[in-house]
This record gives sequence, C-alpha cells and structure tokens, in this order.
Amino acid sequence: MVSQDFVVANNTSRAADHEHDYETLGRQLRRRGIDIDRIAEDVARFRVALPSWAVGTGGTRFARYPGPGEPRDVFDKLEDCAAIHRLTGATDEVSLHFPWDQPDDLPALKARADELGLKFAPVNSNTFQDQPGQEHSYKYGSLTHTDAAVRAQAVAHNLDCIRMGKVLGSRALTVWIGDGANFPGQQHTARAFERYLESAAQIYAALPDDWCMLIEHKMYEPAFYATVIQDWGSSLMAAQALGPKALCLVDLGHHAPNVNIEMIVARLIHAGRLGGFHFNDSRYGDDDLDTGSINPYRLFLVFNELIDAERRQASNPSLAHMLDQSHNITDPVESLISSTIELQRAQAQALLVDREALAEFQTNNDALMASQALKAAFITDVSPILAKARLLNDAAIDPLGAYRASGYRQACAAARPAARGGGGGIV
Ligand code: PSV
Ligand code: MN
Repeated sequence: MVSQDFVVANNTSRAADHEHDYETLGRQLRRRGIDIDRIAEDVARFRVALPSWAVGTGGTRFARYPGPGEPRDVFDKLEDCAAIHRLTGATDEVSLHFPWDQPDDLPALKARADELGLKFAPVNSNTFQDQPGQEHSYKYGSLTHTDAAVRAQAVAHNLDCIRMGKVLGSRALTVWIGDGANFPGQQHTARAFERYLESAAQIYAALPDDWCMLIEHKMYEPAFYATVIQDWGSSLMAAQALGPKALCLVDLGHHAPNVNIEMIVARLIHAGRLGGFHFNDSRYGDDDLDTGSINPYRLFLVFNELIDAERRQASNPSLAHMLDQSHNITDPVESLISSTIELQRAQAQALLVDREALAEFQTNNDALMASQALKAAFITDVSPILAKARLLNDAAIDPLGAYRASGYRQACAAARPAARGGGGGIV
C-alpha cells in the first residue's frame, strides 16, 4: 500500500512550485473572468471507476508479456486500485467483471474493500467466453443464441451478477455481449435482435429498484460481419424498449474510425438515456489504449457536451464513469493513473469554455470564433488545477512521480510471485 504519510512527505518537496504555478494560472484565468478555485473544486469532485481487469497486464491475440508483481486475484486487484486512489484521489470505485473476479467469499471481498476505502461501481457480466464446467457453449452467441437453453443460461449468469452486485453494494449491471455473425446470412438479423430484447427483458425484470442496466454497444469483434448490439441506435432502441432503468453505455473504442462520438453523447443525453462511459483511446479500432493518449481533443469535446448538458440541466440520469483499457507494454497502475489525470484534464478544460461567448458565436454563425472559443479552453495548461484538485482530496501533487518513488511495484513483485506465464488475453 502507498501510505498517506508517504504521499504527504512526497508533496512537501513539490508544494512551493505548485503554489506558484497555481497562483500564476489563477491570475490569468481571473482576466478571463474565471474563478480558479471553483474549477479546482469541481475537478476534485470528479470520480472514475477503475476496471478490475485493467490492473493486470493485458495482451493481444498474439502475446501477453506479464509484468512484475501482477495481481493474482481480486483481492490483489483491490490493493492496486487503492494505491491508485491514494495517489489520484479520484478512483475510489472498482468495476468488477464476473466470473473473472468471482470470489468464494463475497462478504469478505466487501469487507476488504471497506477497509481499503473502496466502493463497487457497476458489475460486468461475461457471456462472451465459456467457463469451465458450463453446460452450454457461447460459441454461437449468448443472450441472442438460437437455442433457448443457451439464452436461459446467459440470463441466469446476469441474474447471478445482480445477486453478487447487491452483496457488494453495486448499483448497476453492465451488459456487453459479443453475439453476432462472421458471415452474411449466418444469422437472421431481425430475429437475433428480437431474441436479445426478450432475454434482456428478463434481466431488466430482476433489477432492484435503485439499479440500472447499462447496455454497451460495440461495432465489431469478436463478430466481424455484424454484431447484434453494434451501435448507439441499437443500444438506444433496446433501452427504450426495456424501460427507464435501461441506459446506454458509450465505450469510446467501440465505433468506426472518425465517428463523431461527442455527437452520440449529445443525442443520448437528449433521449435521457446516457448511462456512462468506458473511457480509453484508439487510433484504428477498439485499441483499448490509454485515455487521452491519441486524441485528447476528442476527449475534451466529449466533456464539453457533458458540461454543456449539466449547465442546461438536461434531464439525464447521473453517469457512471469507468475506464476500460488494456495495458500491454506499460505498468497498468501507471497507465490508470495517467488516464485518470487525462480525464480530469478534459473536464477542467471543458469547464473553462466561455459558454456565453460560444452561444453568441453560434447564434451569429461565427464558425471561426466559435471554434476558437473551444480551442482557447483546450490549449490552456490546466495542470496546476489538477494538482490542486488532488491536494483537496489528500492525494499526490505528482501522482506518477510519487508512485515511482514509492517502490510499490517492487514491493508487489516481492510479495506476489508470478502466477502465470505468457499467452493471450487479459488477467
Ligand atoms: C468489450 O470489448 C469490452 O469493452 C467490454 O466492456 C468488456 O466487458 C471489456 O471490454 C473487457 O473485455
Ligand atoms: Mn467496454
């Protein structure tokens, strides 16, 4: 564990420079009519859930290169998440994936999370893989399979996820299915969607009153010709057919290249059905790269829509922010820290947008100045605000620097002997 005393000591040597930078930026922003403290307080309230599966080294179909001190089970994963939260102050929630994270003793897992100051975000079901001893295979689908017995098994797994999530204090179930077809004609397109709705309705009926169901769409992979819930249109149609507790989850990597994701966000908010995000970044497809590492402007534009909706008091349920990345060549803890910072950066930049000026430029069809209004916010170096927000949460001024100085990874390497070798896939 990275101790609080360590964080405080690490901050001491950086405090004077931070104060100076924060004051300088504060003066600049005051000239733009912005109160820096209010922005820092808003950023300090930002939270994003860590995906349990991302604290282990990821992999591709070709290889996996395990790193030292990888978590061996869900309890180790919680420790890594707690270390990340101690440094960022923004990640006190963990999103579990069942059955990957299924412990023998759920109350013990809950107790450990309480001890570490962690809560449980939406739980994720997995019907895209067969599990040992499972009666029916998901090779040709799960919730949309042509065989009713397979569908029933997939529904039962989702109900089990809800049961486990209730014990852990989670409040939502994320459902992503890999169901689809690799060949034209393989699947009856319309019937497969009807079967999805029928299965999903059984899951929906089992949701506790204060839960919601997050429907995650994905354009392709593992199905390469057509996926049943392939886009936000299918996701929204399903959510609207199921009922008000069904919401759409946007994973940034699940779209065709160049798709305007911020526009999708705006439309889902209009429908009151945006449920949350799986944040990551990509260049080609579902690359699962670190958030903000490829296209930070797009991330900013997504947050711009969120802040705009907040200001308009658009009636959309509160959002579940989650990371969903695969760390193939970096220390996963470092990637998750840096991704959290990038999310807060995008949020801070979006908070700086002069919305009154922007509205006027839009009304007057002044395209150039409207785009400049966004750019002005985006190019502001908000790093001192992010550091201040972390200080408000008793976290680190420089989380990555502090992490490297803490020797956490080396301690994990000693305490967690390698449990497995290479091979594809995620932990
Ligand atoms: C699928 O690509 C996905 O985005 C879903 O959220 C899964 O639950 C997750 O990645 C892990 O495979
Ligand atoms: Mn995802």
